[in-house]
Amino acid sequence: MKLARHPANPILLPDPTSSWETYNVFNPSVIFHNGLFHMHYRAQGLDWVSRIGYAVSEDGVHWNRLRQPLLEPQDNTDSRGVEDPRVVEIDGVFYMAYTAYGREFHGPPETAVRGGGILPMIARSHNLITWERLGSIVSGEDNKDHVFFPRKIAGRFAAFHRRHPDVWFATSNDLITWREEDMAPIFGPRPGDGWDSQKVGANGAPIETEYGWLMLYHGVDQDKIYRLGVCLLDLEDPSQVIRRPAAPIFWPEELWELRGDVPNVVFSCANPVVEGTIYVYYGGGDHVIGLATCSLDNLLDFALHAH
Ligand code: BMA
Repeated sequence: MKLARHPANPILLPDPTSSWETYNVFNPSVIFHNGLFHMHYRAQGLDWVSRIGYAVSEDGVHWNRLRQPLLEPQDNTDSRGVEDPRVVEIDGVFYMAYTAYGREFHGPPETAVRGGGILPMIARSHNLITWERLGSIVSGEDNKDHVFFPRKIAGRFAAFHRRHPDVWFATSNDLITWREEDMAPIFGPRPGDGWDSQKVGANGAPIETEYGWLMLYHGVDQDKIYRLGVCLLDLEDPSQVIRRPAAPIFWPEELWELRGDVPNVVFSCANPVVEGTIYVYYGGGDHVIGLATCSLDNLLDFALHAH
């Protein structure tokens, strides 16, 4: 099982005529809403600070982008950038999970990244364009790779986040207050030296099926190669892993995935399902945006039956 790259790849490139998306566009969110694909993507320009841009498309392949970014750093906690958006619609309201990368390190020491700090942020919108910041899922620790479930579970908002080194499941009454007693680890890096043995983290919003939640996730190996995999989680209690196939479903092969700003990276924040096809959008080499697809039936079959 391998996702199929779209022939038009890469589908979004940096724009040398822009000051804020000059160098890299990557790790986009994409949701399908009212017959259009809406993309929120991470961009880096002349100052190397990440901002979040917006583009819209009829076919999911050709994009019309807004000239200005939608979300920019605001204070010390995100002065190095707002990164890796993941948007969902829950009961008619849009919520964005994004990472704030700031100067302040939050700890513990083994999670230290690039000399700064990262927090798992939440923003809310009613039109996909203007976003209100609501705070973070946790504070006082470095944490990222969070994403909301597309519906409430047993009446509560639900999310993944990554408390190093594990992926965690968390629920909340109001999506603003996240209590420690409502969080549990789901899985961590797989023992051994395989493709997901060093780091793991959630991709886009999980996909609901009759057999459980299909969760696409990224894994990193000892050579720092980023690949994508899938697992199946219990519908009522997503902290329970039903299946975790050993093989990845996607990995760097094209020049623009093997090279780039960071080499050997395919990193996804979006897997919308449109008419039975999963559209996996991803950053290639932290530099450009690619699209790979598969049928939902095939991926579910793989998750259920592969070893
Ligand atoms: C991760 C995140 C992603 C990035 C990836 C590869 O830790 O920072 O945004 O795409 O590393 O550099």
